This record gives sequence, C-alpha cells and structure tokens, in this order.
Amino acid sequence: MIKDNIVKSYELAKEFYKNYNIDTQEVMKKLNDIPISMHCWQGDDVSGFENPNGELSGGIQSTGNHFGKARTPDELRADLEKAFELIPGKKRLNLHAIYLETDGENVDRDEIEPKHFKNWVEWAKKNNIGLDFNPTLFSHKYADDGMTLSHPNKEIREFWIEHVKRSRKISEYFGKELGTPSVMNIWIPDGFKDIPVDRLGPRKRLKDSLDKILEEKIDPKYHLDAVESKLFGIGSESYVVGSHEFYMGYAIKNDTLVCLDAGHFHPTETISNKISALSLFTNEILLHVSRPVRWDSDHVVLLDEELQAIASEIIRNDLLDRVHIGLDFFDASINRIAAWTIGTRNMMKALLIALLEPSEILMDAEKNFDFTKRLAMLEELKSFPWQAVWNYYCYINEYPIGLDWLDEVNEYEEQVLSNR
Ligand code: RNT
Ligand code: ZN
Repeated sequence: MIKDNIVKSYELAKEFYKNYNIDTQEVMKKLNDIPISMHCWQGDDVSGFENPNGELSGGIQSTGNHFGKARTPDELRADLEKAFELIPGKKRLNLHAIYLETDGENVDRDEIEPKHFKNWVEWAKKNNIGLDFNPTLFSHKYADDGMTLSHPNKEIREFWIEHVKRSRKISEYFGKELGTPSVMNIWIPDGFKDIPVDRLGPRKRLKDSLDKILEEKIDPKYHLDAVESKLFGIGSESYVVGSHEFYMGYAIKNDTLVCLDAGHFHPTETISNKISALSLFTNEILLHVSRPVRWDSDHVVLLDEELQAIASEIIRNDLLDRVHIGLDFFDASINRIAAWTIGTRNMMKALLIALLEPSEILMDAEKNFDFTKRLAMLEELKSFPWQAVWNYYCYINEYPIGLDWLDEVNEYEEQVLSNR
C-alpha cells in the first residue's frame, strides 16, 4: 500500500516537473552519480586508532557520550557499512592519518606508510568506494604548543613536514589502488589564544613548510592537495596562521585545491557565495559541508538554507566536475550512525532539490530584471513536490524510505552498539 502511494506520488510529481521541462528520471540518474565523501571521524569522535587513550586536541572538540562508539577499525568499518546501507548514492570515505592500523606496533606520525592503510583499501575495494585522506596535525605531543607546520622550532616543523609528505604518498596509494583520485586535505590547528605580536613570521614558516611538502609532484590522476582555512578555534581565538586569505593566496599560486569548511567563517559569512568566485581562479574546490552553531563549527548538517545554497551553486553553475563534496561534523551526543545518515541524506536532498530547479526560467527572469518573478518563483519552489521524487529514488534503489532508516539504526543499536 505504502509502496503504491510512493509510485503514485512520483508519477504525479513527474508530470508536475515535466511542465517545467525537468526530466525527473534524468535527475535521479544524475543524483545517483554525485560522489559524497563521508568522514570516518563521526564514527568515533575523532579518536582514531593510533593510541587508545589519545585525547582529541587542536582546537576541535567532540562533546557527548552516546554509547556504542567504534573502538576498533573493524567496529568502525561495520558501522560505516551500516550507514552505507541507509544512504543512497555514490559514497566515498574520508580517512585521517590517525586511523592507521599497525598490528600493535608503535608508529609515530613521521613513520606512517601505505601498508598501514592496506585494510582500508581492501575494504574500499570490497565496498566499491573511493578514499580521501587527511594528515593528522593534532592530538599529538608535537602539536601541544598549538603550532605545527608554523612552529618556531625547526625540528618540530620538520617532523610535521615529514608526516604530510608521507600522507601524500598514502593518498597517492589510495588513488592508484582504487582508480579514483584521493583528495588530501591539510588542516592545521596553528594559532594563538591571545593577540600575537608577530603575525607574519608564522605565516612565512607555514608557507615555507607547504612549499617543502609540495616539492614532489604527484599525478593528479591519483592524488590532489587541498588546504583548509579557519577563522578561529578553541585556543586560537585571536589568530589563526592558516587564515582564508593565506590559503586562498597559496592555493591560487600553487595550484592546489581550496577547502571551504562551512563552519570556518564569521557567523553571517557563507561558503555558498565563495564557490562561484573561487571557481574562476582555481581548478577544483573541496567542500567540508558542516554546520556552525555559535563557536562550534561541526554540528550535523541540516537541510537548511545554507546547505541548499551550497548545492544550488554547484548545480546551477555546472560545477559538479570541479567541486568535491566532503562532509565534516562530529556529534557524540546522538547515535553516530544516525548522525552520518541524517547529514549525508540531507546533502543528497539538497542536491536533488537543486537538480529539480527550473534554473533557466529563474535566470531569464533575472536577466530581464524581473525580480518580482524571481522572488515569487524561488519561494514557490520550496513547496514543489521534490519529496515524492526523493522517496521514489530511495525506493527504486532499495534504500529506506522516509524515517524507515531509523528503525534499522535502532535495531543495530540494540544488537551491536549496546554490547560495546
Ligand atoms: C577542523 C577542520 C578539520 C577537522 C577534521 C577532523 O576545524 O574542520 O577539517 O574537522 O580534519
Ligand atoms: Zn573541516
């Protein structure tokens, strides 16, 4: 009965969109092909497997203590597989260096090798997904001063340079093994709690460290470098070395990707408005889709105005080939698989709504300075029957419809998570 209604509703929606020259069948095909890189770190509150008692540091914090967090790589992979069953579309997984597997051996950050990620690669092959990567420049004794690649001490800088160089080789290994380039994103916590005297020195050192890291050219078929800015972090409230201007300048000059994290700007400053501008000066862009709340940058992504604006910018400007969509949030106060599912399905819904938009009509209105029509239509679009297409899309691809996914999460919670 419910299934019948889903099909019926879809048929009506299909006709409805046809009036606007939108082919819903085409749209669903397109949606199904947009890769979304899910971040592994929602599954274990950014703990990783380097050190079982390791504390998260570096101006990011995960709060909450919902039971059932993944404690081992196998648990994390099982949880990810569960989430993948609930999320339609093309997935990738974004790993951090601290998610290595060493067989009990002590491997410091300047010693990591592709072999420590072999299990992830095998698993990715089995699940038919691509991998992305991040060096980890936090939660480590050499990051305790709040400085890494810009540290005044040369030895500490060199330690981190080596770590990022090795990370690039791991990323290249992912790309080679999986046949799809791995995007490696560099984020560092470097900054000052209080007003610095020297704002230039640390930036010079960061620039120099990055230059050394990027010296070796790696085939973009396998590996892409990205750099991520931030306005402030916990403990770096007054000054962040890798500010937006710093990395935008660096990326344009050195032909790397800019990573725009939705939570890394002033509260009224949005990344959706930066995509078109940047697209004229950089080849590719990486997004960390996230949701800022007050001082936190990493709440679970909602289907809100900014998420819609991000998706619409990508679709309207035909930037799917040049914008890599990654997610970045971590909430430990709710079921972690649910967090992944809510955030990722929301990202997909926003893309679907954008794909279903009759953009040409809107663009024409705008070109003719008919702002009345533009506003009227943008508002009407909000109640267009996209949900019918979404439900049908989930249905034909055999993914849970509506809130059905929550029953599966609850079952998994009872059978698996509660025993941890
Ligand atoms: C931190 C950055 C960074 C991290 C991850 C874990 O402010 O957003 O991307 O969230 O690397
Ligand atoms: Zn981020």
